[in-house]
Amino acid sequence: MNDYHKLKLEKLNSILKSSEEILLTTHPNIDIDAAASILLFKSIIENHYKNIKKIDIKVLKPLSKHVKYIEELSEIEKYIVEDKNDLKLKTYDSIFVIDAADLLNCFASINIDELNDTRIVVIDHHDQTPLHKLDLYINDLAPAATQQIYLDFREVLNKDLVITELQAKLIQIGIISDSAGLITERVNKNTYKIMAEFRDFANVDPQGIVINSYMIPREANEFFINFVGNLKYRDGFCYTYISDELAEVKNEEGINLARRYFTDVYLKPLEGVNWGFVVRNSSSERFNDTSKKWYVSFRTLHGNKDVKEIAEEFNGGGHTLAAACYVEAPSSLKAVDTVLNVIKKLDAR
Ligand SMILES: [Mn+2]
Repeated sequence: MNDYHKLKLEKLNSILKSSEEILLTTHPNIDIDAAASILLFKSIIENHYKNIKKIDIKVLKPLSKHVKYIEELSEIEKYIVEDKNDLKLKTYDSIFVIDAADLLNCFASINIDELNDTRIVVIDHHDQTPLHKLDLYINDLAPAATQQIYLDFREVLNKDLVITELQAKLIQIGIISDSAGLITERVNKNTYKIMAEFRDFANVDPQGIVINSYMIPREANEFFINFVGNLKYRDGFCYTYISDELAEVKNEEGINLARRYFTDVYLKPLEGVNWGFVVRNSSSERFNDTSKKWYVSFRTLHGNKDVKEIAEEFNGGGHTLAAACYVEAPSSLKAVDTVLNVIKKLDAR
């Protein structure tokens, strides 16, 4: 650990020691690591910072279905705020944003300037730059927010840190879920050390957590089956699209989950297929704008294809492994054709 990070952790400790009423929050679409890390943070400070009189958690809907599959995370449901007027952010000494880049990520429409007297701390692991000024920003690009939090408190509290069985489970659950079972690039030496440290003390079911992280909820089934039925292979890539009849069904969460499962899991285990794309109807608020009717998500394994380049042809964007764009077309199949033509054009250079 470098001196700069040590200074940050000293500041974290001093902010916690000088706070009486604090708020913890995270991004909406609360996923397994977000829920696990916020509950972990709350439970550690409850046990170790007796000066803090009030620890509130406030999170906006929706809660990802995947969180509901994991029993240890059920507490998070208590903290969902229905009405944005109930946030009362100004009343807190400090606000801790966990597993998100900034407060706007959690509550889009708030006025940050009104929070001059409130300290804002972000503890994140995403590669994303905060959009407003922070009092403290901690991010080592760990594979999961639970890993970041555990290692930070181990440093801050040292031998005083006592990890309970539930906390040890939360740490592992966040890591396993966000690293898809310890296989993503961010997984490091510390990740394996932590897993080894808690393996016998607090038993979790890694395979169950990974399967739950990718479980397709019932309401997404018909979309997923439609994507599978429409799957087409080409030379080195594959693609699928939503059928026009089904595109009329406005179930945004169902479509998103089916798309996510399809691109994350289904695109990858096919021999000879290194990249691909999925065409679906775009989200409801843009649905009436016909120029944004079809939304195309591209994914590739290990940079086998510059998918960003394709998306950019449609004024979309992304990065080397994942990109997206809108395509205007009278039907989903026509949108597919438009994309295929651009791919052909780019390949012919
Ligand atoms: Mn996370």
